[in-house]
Amino acid sequence: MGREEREVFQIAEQFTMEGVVESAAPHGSGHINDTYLLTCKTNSEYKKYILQRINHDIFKKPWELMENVVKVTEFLQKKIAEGGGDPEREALHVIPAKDGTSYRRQEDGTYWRMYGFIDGATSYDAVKEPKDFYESAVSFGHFQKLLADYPAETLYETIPNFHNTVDRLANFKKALEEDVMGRAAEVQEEIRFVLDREKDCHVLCDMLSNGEIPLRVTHNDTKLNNIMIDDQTGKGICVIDLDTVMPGSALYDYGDSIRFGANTGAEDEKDLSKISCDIDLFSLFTKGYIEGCEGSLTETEIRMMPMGAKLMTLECGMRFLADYLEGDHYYKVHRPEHNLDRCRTQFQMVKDMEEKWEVLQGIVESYL
Ligand code: ADP
Ligand code: GN1
Ligand code: MG
Repeated sequence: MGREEREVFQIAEQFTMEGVVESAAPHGSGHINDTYLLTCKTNSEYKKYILQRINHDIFKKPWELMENVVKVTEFLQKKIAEGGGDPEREALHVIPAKDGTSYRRQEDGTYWRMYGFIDGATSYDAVKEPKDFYESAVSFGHFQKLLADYPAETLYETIPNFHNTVDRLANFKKALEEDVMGRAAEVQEEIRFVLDREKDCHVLCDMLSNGEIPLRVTHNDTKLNNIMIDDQTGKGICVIDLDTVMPGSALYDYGDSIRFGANTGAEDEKDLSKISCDIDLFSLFTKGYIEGCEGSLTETEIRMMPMGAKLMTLECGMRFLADYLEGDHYYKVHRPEHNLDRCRTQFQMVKDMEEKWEVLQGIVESYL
């Protein structure tokens, strides 16, 4: 990231936060945006803010993205207040720029936005206590429920075909064909893993297009570290990282959470013997998500949960592998072969889910 603190101060000053910026430090472990934690001094206290550079290589139209974020956060704040919750802590707040806009483009072409900092809460990079994972499930399910009557047609598709696994497969094949880095020869096993599962890639897309499962407004990036867990109560307090809130399937949200949180190892673990699908965590998350959705999931959606988990994991592995083949320009990497390591954990997780398929299917069906 490495931007000068001075430069970050100068960008922060274009926004309407309270007080004077005292420090700005890189924050969090997201793969996409550059995130800074600002500490500002007011007359009586310190206030914290999140300042983010929006990755505009990935989000091609940051102005559309910010229009989505403003609309969705205002909608959520209103719903949370009506339900007797605390909209200050339970929803993100966009801090406007001094010119009244929701983001600022800098002379160097970068785009920046500011959020209120959710204090007294933590975003976890791994499941430490099973209870936290359960709470994240309830929160992501509840988030889905809160957005159930959001007018989906007013949302921009910030990344077109984001979870269209058929389209992801086509992009993967293109990366393979072009092989710009000359890396394909060394990853034949991983390539074969994807090609052997070509048919799977169509399952959810087909079910969405023939109406077997409904299109909903979904988050689409439900990693555990995209939820703030309250330090006092242990409850999932606020869903963050709303850049990909778009029409999608509840199975995308459910599946992406399982992909990341029910894995016994880290997303970039090198030792594949540490990677597997933890059955207890799978079961706990399934219970929490169904409860959080408060009866809104259809029977077919519940039956398809293992497939949602498998496809989100396969798709993610395929995306990491495509990025590796293309020269690591999408995800932030912190070492050579980082994307390849990430791809391998995803495929190992898929393999393990396939081996445990009947158990997974039995678990979800027990919640019908
Ligand atoms: P990315 O798209 O790069 O993942 P995120 O929006 O998820 O970016 O932010 C990265 C990290 O910054 C999060 O995982 C979380 O730890 C922290 N973060 C983001 N927004 C807030 C917020 N409003 N309050 C507290 N922490 C936040
Ligand atoms: C990215 O932004 P972050 O780090 O929460 C990615 C997700 C991937 C995830 C893999 C916009 O999520 O789709 O599943 O990395 N987000 C985007 O860890 O591509
Ligand atoms: Mg994130």
